[in-house]
This record gives sequence, C-alpha cells and structure tokens, in this order.
Amino acid sequence: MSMAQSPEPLDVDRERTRTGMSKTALKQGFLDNLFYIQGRFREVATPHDLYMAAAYTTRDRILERWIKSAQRYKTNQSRTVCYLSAEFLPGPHLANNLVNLGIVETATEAAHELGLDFDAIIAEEAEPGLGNGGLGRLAACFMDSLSTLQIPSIGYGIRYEFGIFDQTIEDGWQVEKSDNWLRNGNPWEIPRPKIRFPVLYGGYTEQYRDHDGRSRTRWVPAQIIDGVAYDTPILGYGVGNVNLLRLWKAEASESFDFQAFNVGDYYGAVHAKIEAETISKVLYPNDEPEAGKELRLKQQFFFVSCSIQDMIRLQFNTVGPLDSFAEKFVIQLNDTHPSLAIAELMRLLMDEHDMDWDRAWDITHRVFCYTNHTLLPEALETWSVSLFERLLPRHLEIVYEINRHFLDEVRVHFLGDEDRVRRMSLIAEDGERRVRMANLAVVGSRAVNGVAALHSELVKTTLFKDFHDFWPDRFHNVTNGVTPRRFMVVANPRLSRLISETCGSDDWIRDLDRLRDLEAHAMDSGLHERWHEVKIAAKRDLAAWLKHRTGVLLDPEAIFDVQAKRIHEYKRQHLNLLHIIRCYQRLKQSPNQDMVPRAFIFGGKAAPGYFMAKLIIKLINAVAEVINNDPQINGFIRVVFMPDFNVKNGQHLYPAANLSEQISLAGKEASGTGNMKFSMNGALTIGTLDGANVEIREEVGKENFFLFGMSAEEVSQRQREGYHPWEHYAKDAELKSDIDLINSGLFSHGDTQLFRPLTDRLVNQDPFMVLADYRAYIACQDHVAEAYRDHRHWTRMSILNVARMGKFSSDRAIREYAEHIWRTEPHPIDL
Ligand code: B1H
Repeated sequence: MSMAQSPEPLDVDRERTRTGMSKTALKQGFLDNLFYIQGRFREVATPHDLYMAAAYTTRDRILERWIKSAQRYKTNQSRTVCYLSAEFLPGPHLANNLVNLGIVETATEAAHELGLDFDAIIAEEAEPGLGNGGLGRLAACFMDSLSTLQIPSIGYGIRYEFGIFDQTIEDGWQVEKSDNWLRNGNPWEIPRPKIRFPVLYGGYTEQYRDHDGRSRTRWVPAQIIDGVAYDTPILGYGVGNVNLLRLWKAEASESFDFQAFNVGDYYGAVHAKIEAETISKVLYPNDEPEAGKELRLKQQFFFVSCSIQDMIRLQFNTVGPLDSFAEKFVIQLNDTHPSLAIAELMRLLMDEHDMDWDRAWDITHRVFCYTNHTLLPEALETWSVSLFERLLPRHLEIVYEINRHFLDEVRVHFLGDEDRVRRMSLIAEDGERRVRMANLAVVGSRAVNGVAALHSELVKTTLFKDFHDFWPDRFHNVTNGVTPRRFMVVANPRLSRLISETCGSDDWIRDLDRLRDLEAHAMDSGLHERWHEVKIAAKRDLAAWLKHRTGVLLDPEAIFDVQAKRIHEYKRQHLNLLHIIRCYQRLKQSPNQDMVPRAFIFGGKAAPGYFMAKLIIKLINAVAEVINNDPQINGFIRVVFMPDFNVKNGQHLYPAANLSEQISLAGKEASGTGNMKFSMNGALTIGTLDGANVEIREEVGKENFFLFGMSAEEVSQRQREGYHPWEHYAKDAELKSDIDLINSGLFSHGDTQLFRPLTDRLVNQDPFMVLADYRAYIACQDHVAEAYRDHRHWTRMSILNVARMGKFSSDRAIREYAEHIWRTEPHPIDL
C-alpha cells in the first residue's frame, strides 16, 4: 500500500486541498474539519474530536468519488444489485476507508507530524453493530467486494438506533448493555430527509372499480409510518467506485393526519411519534427468528417497503417504464428476513402501478434471488396467518394468490401427490396456520443458493427437496467469502507487509489467488523466521489487550487456541471445554508431564434469552477462574473469555491465533466465515467436515488441516439408528470424569447443581452429539500439540494455509453471483 507522495507546498489552491491526497492536504483538511465541524482548536480537542476530524477528512475524499459514481450509474443502463438484508455489520469505517483510498501511510505520517497518536484515533470509532454475526458480516464483506469489483449496487437495511448489545462479564455471567452507537454522532452517514417513503400497516382491503371499470383492490391502512434514508458510502479498494449502504430510519409520518385522530390530544400525538420511531429502534439480538414478535415483522416490512419504493423511484428517474424493472435491478434476499419484498413488489406493481397479475408476476419472479443461510429447523421463519393478516392484510391476499397459482402448477406436475402439495404450500396447515417465508422466497425467486458446497447439497436433498424436484435449475451454490481488505490488511498490517514483500507486490489484496506466490517460499527459513516473528508480535499485542481487559496474562509462546463466534450448542463451545478440562486433569494427575503450553481463548455473545448458551459462558469463566488460579498448573494452560466479541475486537484475535476452532456438528453450520478469517491470518484449523471447512481443507490440503469427528452422512445415520449419549458417558472413563468434575462443584464453589442443566442435557439428550465426537476431538487435539512442537513444520503449514486461501475472498463469491446469478457487469469509475 505504499503510496510515494511528493510533499506539496502549503499554499496549493483551496479546491485541491479540500480533497487532495498529499500529506499536506490531509493535515490541512484535518485541521479545517477540527475547526469548522468540531469547533475545536488542537489544544482543547478531545480524542473523540480528533477522531471526528479524521473521519470527515477521509469522508471528504470519498464523497468526490461517490458523486462521480452516482452520476455514472444514473446515465448508464447498467443493472444494479440491491442487497436486501436485515443486518449489516460493517465494522469501524475509518481504517478500512484509509486502506481502500490507499492513504494509510500518508495519513499516518500526517498524524505523526501533527503530534497525534493515530492508533488511538482509529480506536475511538464506535462499532456500527447492526447485525448478530456471520449473516450480517457477510453482507458487509459483499458490499466491500461489490464496490471493489465495480458493480453498481445498493445495500438496503435498517438504521437501528441500538445495534447488538455490548457484552460485559459479571461474576462469569454475560450481562447485556445497550449499544448506543449513535450517541456521539456518525460522521459516515448522510441523512437524506427528502428520500422518504410511507409504510402502511394494518387496516383492511376493499374492492373498487377504476375508471376503466376494472375491479381493483385498495388497502386502507390503520397506520402509516415514514422511512427516511441514511446513506453510508462504501468505497471499493483502489477504485473510484463508491456504492451505497442505504439504511432506513422510522419516523412519524407527516402525511398521515394523526392530528385529526388526536384533536387536542397532544400527548396522543407524541405517543404516535414515539411508536413510529420504535420500529427502527433496536436490532433483535437473536441469531434465530424471534417467534411471533409483531415488532420484528413490522421491521421486516418497514425496510422492505421503503427499499422497493426507492427502487421504483430510481427506475422512473433513470430508465423509465416499469416493464424493464427486472433488467434494471436484481434483488438479492439475504435469508428470508426480507422476503416480504416479493409480495410488496407485487402489490406496488398491481395496486399502485396498474399492472395485471401476470405482468407483475413475470417481473417479480425475474427480479428476486434468495440466499438460504441455515438448515436448522428452529431458524426457519414462519409467521402466524392471524398476525400476518392483522398487520399486512393486502399481502396475505397476495401470498394466497401466489400460492394458488403455484400449487396448481405443482398439481399438474405431480398428479395426485397431495402430500407433496401440502409440504410445498406457502401456508402450513398443521396446527395454527402459518406463512412459510422460506417457501415464499423459493417460489418468488429465479435463483436460490446455499452458502457452501455441502450446505447447498443439503439444501437440495433435505430442506428444499420437493422444490428441487420441481425446479432443479433454480438451485445454486455460492460458497461464502470474506474481504481480505478488512480481515488481512486492516486487521493484520504486519502480515500484509510481509506477504507483499515476499510476493514482490501487493496485487494479492485485489486478487487473492496471488497468495499462491507464497508457496514458492514455504520452505525458505528466512521467511519462516519473519513469519514466526509476525505471529509472536500479534500474540504479544493480544496478550496485552486481554491482560488490560480481563486481568488474565497469557504466555505468547503458548498455542493460542481460539474459538470466537456466537455461543450456540450446535457450535459446541462445550466440546472445547471438555478438552480443556481433560488437559487440566492430566496436569493434575502428572504435574511434571511435558505438555505444550496452551492459551484457550473464547469470544462470542449469547442470545439474551438463550439460557443454555449463557450457562456455557458461565462455565467457560468458571473453568478459567479455577485453572488460571491453580498454582500447580503454573500457567501451562490458561483460559480467557474475551468480552464483547465484535468486528473491532475480532481484529485483535485473528492475527494472533495459532489454532482456529471450527468444531460444529457436521451438517449444522451452513458455512462459517470465521474459519476463513483465521486461516487467512495463518491459523491452522481443527474442525469437522461442516460448512466451508470442507472446502478450506480441500484447498489447504488435508495434511495442513486437523480433521476430526463424524461426517454429516454419519450424523444422520446415527440419528436414524437412535443416539444414546449416556452410553458414551458410561463407556469412556475420561469423558465421564470430565463431566463428573463439572458436577462436583469444583468450578462453582461447591455448588453441584449450577451446571446440571448443561451436563444433564449432554448425558441425556445431547442434540449436537458432543459426546459422540469427544474421543476423536481429544485425539485430534493431541496431534495438534505434537505438531506444534515442530516449529518449522508448523510455520510451513501456516504459510501454506495463507497461500491457499484465495478461494475464500468475497471477491470470488461476488464474481460468482455476478456471473451465474445476477448477470451484471462491472462499471469502472475513473479516478
Ligand atoms: C446464519 C442466520 C440467522 N444463518 C436468523 N442464519 C437471524 C438467522 O435474526 N435472525 O432471525 C439471524 C441470523 N445466520 C449464518 O450465516 C450461518 O449460521 C453461518 O454458517 C454462515 O456463515 C452465515 C453467513 O452465510
């Protein structure tokens, strides 16, 4: 990223200085912004003032590109990708934008000359935590790649006033604190008060005749709320293209005459305002759908309706008539959360724009594509028909009509197979009638994809088997990827520099396959030494960070064994714990044994209402307390829980990991993306054949991956045969003693009941087969420890992991979407 800059004199003309890229221009811009926007002079500026000035100075340089992009996109006939997602987790913008502008070094020097601590300024930024985990982060990686690949696109979502909660740990338990990320202002967003759409809820529908005498439907709503656009520019790496992240904020409607409803009722009017703003108030902190929550359905419809109305507005502003809507736009549904968009587009085309059913349906089903992210039955969204009808009466009629047309086709194709018709229906009729959002998404889309090869296979053969029988060509796989800009260049500058020097160029940042050039040096002892130094330096940084935040001191020479992801039983953090307890027992039994030192590091949030996940966090901290304070252990093993794992904190973790824990039960993790982030930073993976692990292992080579556990196939076979976890408990003495140690009260100050819900569930039900994989996991961990003793060999494996990660760039994923699913072309913006 070196950008050789010849210093410019201070008196360059003001026009150029405002957005110039020289050190002088950056310094001038920074001081101007500090003065004119923050209203501060250098001596009294707070760290936050300095951050704001740096952010505005960076944003000034993006805006020029943004406007050029907008002009270009308006006049050309290019197809625009609209990525609809209830979640976006972009992470802090400043450092990423500096990387993408190519001015990290210049900005660092400029800051230095102004006597500023640049790292401290960057650390000031609040994380925009508008997502739960992988699904939201994927959306952010895709936005980065769409811009970098110069594909015109808009990310549409919700501007939650409160994002994912901040996690603190108190007495070992997770405590949630509200995330007031907008408290100090957000320099990256530009409010667009004129881009405002009404969103309707409730009421009833009625038939009427239009002036041509045709029968039409009118929706008479009970409530109208406005959505206002807030735009954040998303700059590509080393290009002029800036795409848009357009997030909607809910406000009381101006057009809706609530004053008439509240004649003289001032408090009533204020109440209506508060109620309106509730819609974009807070992100639901679950990585599973919130069963039956009316506000969640309102949120989904809110951002979907604004987004579709906005696209129709753009269509009229650019190409014109709606007939070419599906040529101008493609809408990618990030899971089913935005799938109401299908019914909403039908409604707008028919009720507001006079189209008949067939024309509207032709456009609709050509414009939508749907990505499925999970097979877990509890994560498949359904809404009760009664709630749906109360909130969206017109949309229920449309869903019924889509269903009627669709089921007629199914009946023709599968004569007499009424069972199949029942399974495929958009409405579940067993028990309380419910709308199946996944079925709506499949029926309304021209392409459906899973997020890793194994997952996409399981989508076709299990979850959507009936649909795949009917429409085999509709199903695709696009394996997830992550952006190397954030997860390598921003997170790990030392490694990035070493890679660029070794490969002789930084081209890998835009073409990750170029990492292959490292392979030629994989045996080079000079590289080995520097590689090891880079890793150790990151481990020291992380150790200092963790010491400061948790008080636990880690040994940088130890294996940094990391599991960072949402806490969930299927991800099996408790399997990791059983291994830790095994190491502890071994050390207690033979204190003088030659064990390879390990630091076990966990990070991740539990859904506030997910008791078992919260108990797992408590157990991690309880085990940590005992082990870290046991003088006999003498620091050989250490356990630490990193509080508040998010994008920002993750950036400390990935560069420092030696071992990446990807140990979900096979068939449960759709893809995983943390697995990619760790491996890109030189961690080796211990993992099952689940999600993208399968492909990571294929790429890096099986000799450079620690595989254990049952395959998805074996898992379903075991389940069919009947799984009895207590048999493992009874037969495996070490397993039994590990579980018994938890029950003994050792980790709970003598309380033998505290962890009983967890241990009982493992012994009696164990839905994610922890006990079945325990023995294989322990054996595999022993291999890891042995392999780590051979430093040269380990380093070689680490280099090869990085060298072979090209496939897992989100650039590759976006290229596949563009080519096979969206059929879009790049539109370069000249700098
Ligand atoms: C993933 C979700 C998810 N799959 C419901 N499903 C949510 C479902 O708020 N909700 O209602 C939120 C999130 N998230 C993850 O997607 C998968 O578990 C990962 O395996 C995958 O890597 C990621 C991105 O595809």
